[in-house]
Amino acid sequence: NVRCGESPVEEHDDGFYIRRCVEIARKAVGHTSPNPMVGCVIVKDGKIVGEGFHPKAGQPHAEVFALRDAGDLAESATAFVSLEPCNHYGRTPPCTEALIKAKVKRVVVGMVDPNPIVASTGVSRLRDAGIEVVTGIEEELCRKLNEAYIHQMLTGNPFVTLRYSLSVDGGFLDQLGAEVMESGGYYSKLLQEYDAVVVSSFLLSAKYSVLSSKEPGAKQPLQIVLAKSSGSLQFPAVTMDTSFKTTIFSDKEIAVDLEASQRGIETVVLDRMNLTAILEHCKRQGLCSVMLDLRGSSAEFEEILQEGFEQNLFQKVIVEVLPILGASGKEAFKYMQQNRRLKNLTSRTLGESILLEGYF
Ligand code: AOF
Ligand code: ZN
Repeated sequence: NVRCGESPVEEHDDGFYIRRCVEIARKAVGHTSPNPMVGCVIVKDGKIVGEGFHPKAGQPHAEVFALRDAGDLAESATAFVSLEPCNHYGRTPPCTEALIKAKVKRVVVGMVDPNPIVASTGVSRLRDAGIEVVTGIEEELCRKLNEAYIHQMLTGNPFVTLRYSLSVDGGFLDQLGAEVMESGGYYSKLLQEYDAVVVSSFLLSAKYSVLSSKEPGAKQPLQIVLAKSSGSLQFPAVTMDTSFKTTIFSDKEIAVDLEASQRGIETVVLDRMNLTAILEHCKRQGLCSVMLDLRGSSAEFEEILQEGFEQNLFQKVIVEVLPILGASGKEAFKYMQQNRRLKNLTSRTLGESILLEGYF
């Protein structure tokens, strides 16, 4: 029943549009914390008539942008959203009201919002208004998109990832694979996904000093530097990128020269290196995700790794295996007491490296 000159409308299932929601939500990667990334697509008669994503906390939600984009065409249309529409007055008014006002007929939700002030009330509000609601479409994909947000909402703690490079004979390496720091490279992309990155002061020796994401418009994470008195941190010899903030955790007073303090480098003195104190600091700053990068790993990481494993403070691990044998000879996690198995493991090749990701 396609008339001459009219292109046929392609039939897609609900999953197709939710996958599109996730794709556009990711345009704001790194910019939405403490809010989640959310995408919304309005579909009418098999055609996308509006799209939107949440760009930043404090700004309107995905649904608002998508409804604006669709205009009057939203009436009787289906709205696809990767996260349950909110039903509360936060920094912005409830999306449920906007969807009801726009007279959409059906709402397809990727996953319900773990935020206790939303938690399924968005779905019930829409149903009460006579809108058909379907939930749990491409749920795994939607959960992965906001793994840090979900963890933080459910536990109140930041989502913590351990990242390190290994030689094929199982030693820690101080280097990354080729091109991973360049724009589009995995490390450059990874950096913009985290609110904070913890590194050893050894990493900041001249060779490894550049720790910024090269993605266009990237929001740089807070750089947290561990500086044990036995470490190698020297001011002003430390060359730090000025495009992002730095906090140095140290077990003794360190003299920060005027230039460093003008550049916004903060120092925190701890009795001993401990992860709990570092994570508390991140929490106070409203940071929801933290990556520990073990390159340059040394005595500076030993205590906090042990504490992290013992107290289950780690959620995710990312390991890059390089085609190198015995370069540094540093053995991995020597104090692990028992075998632990990772869940939801994925692996892929990255140039000459292999990248493994898994969850505790
Ligand atoms: C949605 N669509 O695009 C987002 C939602 O302070 P506010 O008003 O920005 O509200 C933040 C909360 O709203 C956040 O914690 C989460 O529960 C939800 N985020 N909801 O319907 C969106 N970003
Ligand atoms: Zn909303």
